[in-house]
Amino acid sequence: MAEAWYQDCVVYQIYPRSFQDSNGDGIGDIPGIIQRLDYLQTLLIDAIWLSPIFLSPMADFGYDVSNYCAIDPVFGTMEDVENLIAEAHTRNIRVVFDLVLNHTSKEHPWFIESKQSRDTEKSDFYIWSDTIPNNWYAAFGGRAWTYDSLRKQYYLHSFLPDQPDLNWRNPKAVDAIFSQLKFWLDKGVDGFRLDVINCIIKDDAFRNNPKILGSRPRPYDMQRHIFDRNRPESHQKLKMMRKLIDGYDQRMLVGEIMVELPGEPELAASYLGRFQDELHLCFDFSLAYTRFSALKWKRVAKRWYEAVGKHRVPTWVLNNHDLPRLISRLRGNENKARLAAMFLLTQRGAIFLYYGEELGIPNSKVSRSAMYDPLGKRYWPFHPGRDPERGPMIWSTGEGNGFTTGESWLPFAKAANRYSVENQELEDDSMLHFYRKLLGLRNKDSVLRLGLCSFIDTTCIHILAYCRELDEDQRLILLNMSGKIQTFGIPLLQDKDIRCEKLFSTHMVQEPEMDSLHAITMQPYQGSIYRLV
Ligand code: TEU
Ligand code: CA
Repeated sequence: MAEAWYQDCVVYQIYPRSFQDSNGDGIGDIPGIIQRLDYLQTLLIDAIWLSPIFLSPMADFGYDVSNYCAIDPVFGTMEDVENLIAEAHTRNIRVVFDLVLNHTSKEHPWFIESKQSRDTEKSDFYIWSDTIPNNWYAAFGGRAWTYDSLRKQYYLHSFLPDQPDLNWRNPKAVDAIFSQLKFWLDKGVDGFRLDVINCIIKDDAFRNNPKILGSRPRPYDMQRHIFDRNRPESHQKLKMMRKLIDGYDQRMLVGEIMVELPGEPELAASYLGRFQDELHLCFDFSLAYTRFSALKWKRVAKRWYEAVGKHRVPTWVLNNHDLPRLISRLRGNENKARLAAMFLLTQRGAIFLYYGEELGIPNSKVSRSAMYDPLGKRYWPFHPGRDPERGPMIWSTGEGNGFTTGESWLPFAKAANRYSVENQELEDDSMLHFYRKLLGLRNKDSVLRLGLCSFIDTTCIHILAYCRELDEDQRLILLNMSGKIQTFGIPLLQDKDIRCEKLFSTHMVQEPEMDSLHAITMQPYQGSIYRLV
């Protein structure tokens, strides 16, 4: 059997509305993505993941699907999608689609039928109740139960009232959901990112969530989300889904596990299945939620590796369409962002990048009145909305920045020209070339992709140090996460007869920095990768 491609893949997430517009309406689309596949190929990524492109009223920009087997006209046609899959495959790029299976749009024919009456085929496709049965709140505001005047009952929605939750306890609904997956598997899609997949099964007795004392703008944050997710039966459903997908060759499931801050890596890992019989990959966001610090990042990464274990595959991610971009979380500090990228791309397992991350594009500024995101609209300024991290890709300088010939649906990041692919191609030390070098190094070095990782202590708390090891081949990675010059030693290694050969560094010119492992000097925010011989 061929090695599974996902175990050491780099996946590039595209937010289709913001990647490349091909028809001047200011909104990115599928033909636009096809035009940019050559660029993506230069990044040596293994796959692209597209945020939802299916028919949708766009109450939550595609995370509210009204037909899983139709393409929303704003993005293109079924033919465009077939072309995309074919064109990506000729470039050895796999295609991962985003499936939102916890809920549909309220305009999905299933829901329209379900609310019609209590005894049709689809009556129990959703979760209905005569009264509001518990204290659950919705992530996007208000109670999780909304009254439907046609059916004269309340339905459950974990997000917007426009997004009714499917009833995964109904085998007929599960069958119907699985046939949507089959449709895309038969079309040659290589995998799925499964939205909030740990939320699909709710407590069968609808018990109240425990309250959290205090006051917060979002009632949702005033309860612990115990009973509206993570029920034992969700593992059963994922095992069924895994069986289905294993009937096809080399397909992958990556799950978004919605957890409480600051992250629950063990819970996330549980969805990989004890016998690797659930998800192939799942996201743990602890790292993205953790302040940039050598000690903290080390603790978080160690815990994630331990939760996943040696035989399953960890996933690493710093950016996505729900989080302020890392460079903005770092207040624009590019040196820190480079070090973070070096950390990310020297971990074992699957790496997820978010479009524009490779350019260091920061968040766009979006005012409350121009905000589309329902979360931002409702909870501004407590939640500034997610539009800022969804700003358009910056391809070139000048009006529209190569993204559109029309008016972009969201504003570009401030001083957009300086982040453009066009400009960064020309500068040897640009963020783009930095990412390319790291991606190139990872691509040709199986130790960096697959080798086990062990963190090692140095005499300085600002240094994040770890070894990667595969078949006795070793790499040493040293990251100075402080803004000061640091001189330190590595007690564990210094007595051994080891030579370090530098493969790559953020500061290639500052040589020599290492006479022995007793005395290493690193520049502020320097990161280096060595081969140990
Ligand atoms: O996200 C679930 C989720 O955790 C976030 O929406 C979170 O509530 C929010 O970012 C608060 O900071 C997934 C999708 O990634 C998101 O885009 C969708 O809006 C959501 O599910 C509903 O489908
Ligand atoms: Ca368009």
